Amino acid sequence: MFESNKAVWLEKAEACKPALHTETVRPVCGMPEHALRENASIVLDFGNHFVGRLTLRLRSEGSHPDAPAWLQFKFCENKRELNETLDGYKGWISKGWVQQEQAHVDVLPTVLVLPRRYAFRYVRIDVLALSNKYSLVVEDAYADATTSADDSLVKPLQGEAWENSIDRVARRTLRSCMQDVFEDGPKRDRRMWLGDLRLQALANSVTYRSFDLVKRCLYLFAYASNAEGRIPACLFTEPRVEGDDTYMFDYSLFFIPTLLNYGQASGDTETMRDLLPLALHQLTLAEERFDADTQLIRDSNQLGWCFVDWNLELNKQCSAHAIWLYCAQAALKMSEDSTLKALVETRKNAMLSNWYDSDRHLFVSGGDGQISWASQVWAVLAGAVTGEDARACLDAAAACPNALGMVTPYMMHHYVEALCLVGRRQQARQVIRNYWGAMVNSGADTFWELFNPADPDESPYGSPIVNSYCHAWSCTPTWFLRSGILQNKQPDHELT
Ligand code: RAM
Repeated sequence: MFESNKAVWLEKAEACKPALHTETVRPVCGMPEHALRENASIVLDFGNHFVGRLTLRLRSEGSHPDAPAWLQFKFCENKRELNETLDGYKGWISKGWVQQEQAHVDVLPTVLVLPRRYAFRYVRIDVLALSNKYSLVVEDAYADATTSADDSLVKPLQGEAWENSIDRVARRTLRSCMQDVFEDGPKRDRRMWLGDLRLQALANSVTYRSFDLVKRCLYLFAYASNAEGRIPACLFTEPRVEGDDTYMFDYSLFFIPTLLNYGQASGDTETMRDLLPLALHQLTLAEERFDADTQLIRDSNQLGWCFVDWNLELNKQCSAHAIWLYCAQAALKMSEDSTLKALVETRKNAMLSNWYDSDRHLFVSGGDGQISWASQVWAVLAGAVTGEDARACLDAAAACPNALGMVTPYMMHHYVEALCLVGRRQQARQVIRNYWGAMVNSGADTFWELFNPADPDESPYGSPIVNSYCHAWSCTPTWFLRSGILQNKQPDHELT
């Protein structure tokens, strides 16, 4: 499906490929003042988060080196990574992502260029071995840092001090993720995920306004759709553009609001028209998940069938149903369709009569009637409940100690958006201040993939060592702070 469009879609994507700006940066502190002996350890601090390649100029002091210099490097986005080790790693995603390297330097002096691109502020270098006949001098260390974001285009926010610092960190997060696509996190996946793209594009629309990059990413996803026209959850760009064979119910559907938001923010109605059939096709494909009698989405225990949040205990049925509603309503804003409109109403009602406990003002999800924050937030964003009922629903979640919590800034974004939608703007500000502010207070230069204030070791991957600390989906405070949504000045955006 859509096969005949693919070559042109790829061409359009490549035509929007951005130039990467490269900047040479040096440590602001940590450069050793003395030659290093075996077992020495140093930490170079580059003063902010960067994405780039490290070069070291090294020489020896003492006798002619009679053995290689054996060095270990740890590239760290967050100070906690400086002391983390892979010993006993039991996580379920590849430990290959951990930014640790070793190098043997046979000949000194030399210019050592580390082979990979890393995401870091700190670089820890351990001298694992020299010989006692020589020591090692680090003459220079620098990184060639890249981004496609242009900081000169963005004025600093003129808000309260806490707002300005959250905005600064949010923009830094977005900036580091803006390479030749919107990456999800430059430490780890280095690929583009649709859920992340949707939020990055929002943040971009009020900061760098690099609309060509959004356009490129939309076309890349279009190109990466599979033979039945299904948009993958993420895609690779190297060695060639290719969709991952991972499909998530919500991520495929999010192509719709991403396209809508892009069209609204950029005014590029041509791209919107071009990609609309593919966007609407995601709704057609989603039909397979609905029960024809109840008009409810069927639950699934297949891991990752729908993302929503990284809380592994989360039942996704209610959220998935609400996300369908949310995306279908975004589709209606781009194309009138009375059948779809009626279906949205039917499915809102189905959700209310089957999953809404109107006494407690709470939505339940799954066979066990799980109560989670995610279900309430998405029900509100979907417009399944509105006005007083919607406020009561969010209040009921807050008052329910057993409501399953949110663990990612991604899910927190949706909570803040839901608060804005129901007119709780002060509370929304407070959530941003408390949640993202807590990361800033812990020294964040960029916002993290996971943050559960109740559990600093939270990781869905089985170990925090693979967590990313510059993660696209956490950059949205800049959108909240700059778009006017917190002051209700936001024009009809993606809100229902
Ligand atoms: C992880 C990444 C990515 C996210 C997916 C669902 O692999 O953190 O950002 O979108 O999960």
